[in-house]
Amino acid sequence: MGCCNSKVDKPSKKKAENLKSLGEPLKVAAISAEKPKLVIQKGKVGEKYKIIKLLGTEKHGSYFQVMNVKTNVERFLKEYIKAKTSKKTLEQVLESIETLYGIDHPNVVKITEVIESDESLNIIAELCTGGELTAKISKNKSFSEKDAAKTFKDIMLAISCCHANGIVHRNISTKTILYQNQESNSEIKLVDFSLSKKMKHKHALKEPIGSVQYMAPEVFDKEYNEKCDIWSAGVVLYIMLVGRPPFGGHKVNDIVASIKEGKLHLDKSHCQHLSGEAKDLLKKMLSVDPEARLSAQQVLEHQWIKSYNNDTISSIPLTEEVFAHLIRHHSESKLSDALFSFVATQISDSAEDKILEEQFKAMDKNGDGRLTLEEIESGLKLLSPGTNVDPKKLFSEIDRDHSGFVGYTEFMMASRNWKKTVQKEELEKVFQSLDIGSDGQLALNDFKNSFPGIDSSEWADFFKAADANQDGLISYEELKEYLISRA
Ligand SMILES: [Ca+2]
Ligand SMILES: [Ca+2]
Ligand SMILES: [Ca+2]
Repeated sequence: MGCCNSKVDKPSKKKAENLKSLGEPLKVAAISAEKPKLVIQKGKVGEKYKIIKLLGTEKHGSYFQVMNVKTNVERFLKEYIKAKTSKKTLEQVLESIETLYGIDHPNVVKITEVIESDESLNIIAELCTGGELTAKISKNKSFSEKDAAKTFKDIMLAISCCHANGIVHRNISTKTILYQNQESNSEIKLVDFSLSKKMKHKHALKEPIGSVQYMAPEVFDKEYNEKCDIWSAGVVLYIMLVGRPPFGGHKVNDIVASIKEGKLHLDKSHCQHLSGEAKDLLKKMLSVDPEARLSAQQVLEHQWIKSYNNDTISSIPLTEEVFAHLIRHHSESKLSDALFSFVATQISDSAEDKILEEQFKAMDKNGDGRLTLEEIESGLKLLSPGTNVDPKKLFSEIDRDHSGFVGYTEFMMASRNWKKTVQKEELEKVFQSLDIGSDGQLALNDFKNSFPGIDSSEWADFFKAADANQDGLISYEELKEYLISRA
C-alpha cells in the first residue's frame, strides 16, 4: 500500500472534473469545532488502515491495533462482522456510538471514524496502549491514597461530564478504565460505552445490566438512574485502595445478596490503613439508598479528592502562554475551522496537549467538563489581570457551536499553538491524506470529499486566497502558506 510516496512536488495532470473516475474514495470524517455529527463512511476499512496487532476476539468480531496507511497514525479498531451480529445488536452499537459522540472530554475515549461495508461495521477510536486499571491494580496490589486520588479524580471527571450530558455509562469497572500509554503519569480514559444510555427522565433505566461485582443494588430491582455509576465508581475506588472487591461471594447470588445488604466492614483489618476521609467517601458512594448517595459533582468536592488534588490554575505551568493563544486565535470561517480541526487530528503534540488539558480542567471549577463564561472570566482575571480583552467577546468566539459552553475540543482548538503546529514536517502527511490518487495536487473535489457541507462561496474564497499560481489546484506549498498565514 503506497503510504509514503513523496509525489508532492511533481507536476499534476489532475483536474477537478476528473475525480469522479477514481471511484468512490473513503471519506475522511468531517471533524469540525462544531458539535460533531456521526458520519458513517462507506468503504473497505482495509484500504485505509492496516492491522498492526490483533488485540482480542469476541463473538461479533475482533479488535485490533491499526495504522492509517497514509498518515501512520495508530488507532484502535473494533469490527462487528454483520454475519455474526444481530440487527438489534448493530442498532445498539450505533446508538452507543451516537451517545459517545456527544461527550467531549479528555478522560473519555474518542471515536474518530466509523466505516461500514457490506460485510462489517468498523469503529475506529483513539488508541490506549497502557492497559486496563485491573492490570495496574494486580501488579501493585493496591494504590497509595495519594496515587489513587489523582487517577480517581480523572475517573470522576469523566463520569461527571457524562452525567452533565444526561448519559449513564452503566459499565464502570476496572476493565473499562484504560491508561492511555505506558508512562507513569499516563492519563486514564473511560472506554466501552456499549451499555451506555441517554437518560430521558429520572428512574428511566430498567435493564439489569453491567458487571455483577460493580452493579448497584437498585439495578437488580430494575429501576435506577445515573447514581448507579457512582456506586460502580465506589467499588472501583475500594478495589484501588484495598486490593479486593467490597462485595464478594462464591456464587453470583451470594454477591448480589452482599451488594443488596451493602455492609462495607470498614473497621476490619484489611481496611485499617485507610484514612478517615477515604472511608467517609467510600461510605457515601456506596450508600444503598441512591438518593443518599453522592452525585458525581459532590464526589469531586469531597475532602479526600480535594486534599490530594490541590492544583490551582496558577500552579499549572505555561498558562499565560495558553491564554495568549486563546486571545489571539480568531477563526474566520467554517472552512477554516474544519481545516484546522483536520490538522489537529493528524498532528498532535502530546506535551502541549497535556498542558492544555490540565489548564482546561483547572478552569472547569465544577468538573462538569465544560467551561461557562464565568469560569473563563475568572481564569482570565487570574492570569491576565491587566488585559483589555472582553471576556464575553472572547467566549463567543471560542464557543463555536453557540452551545453556551466552551467544550474541551473548542478549548483545544482555540488555545493550541497553531504557528508551531502547521510548520511541522507532519503537515506533509496531512496533505497526502487529503490527496486522493496521490498525484501531489489538491483539487476542489479532494477538499469537498473530506469537508462536506461547506458553502461554495467559502470554497471560492479559499481558492482565491490559497491558490497562489491560480492553476485551480492547491499544491503542498500553497496549503502550507495558507495555513501559516492564518495560524
Ligand atoms: Ca464547568
Ligand atoms: Ca460550545
Ligand atoms: Ca496552485
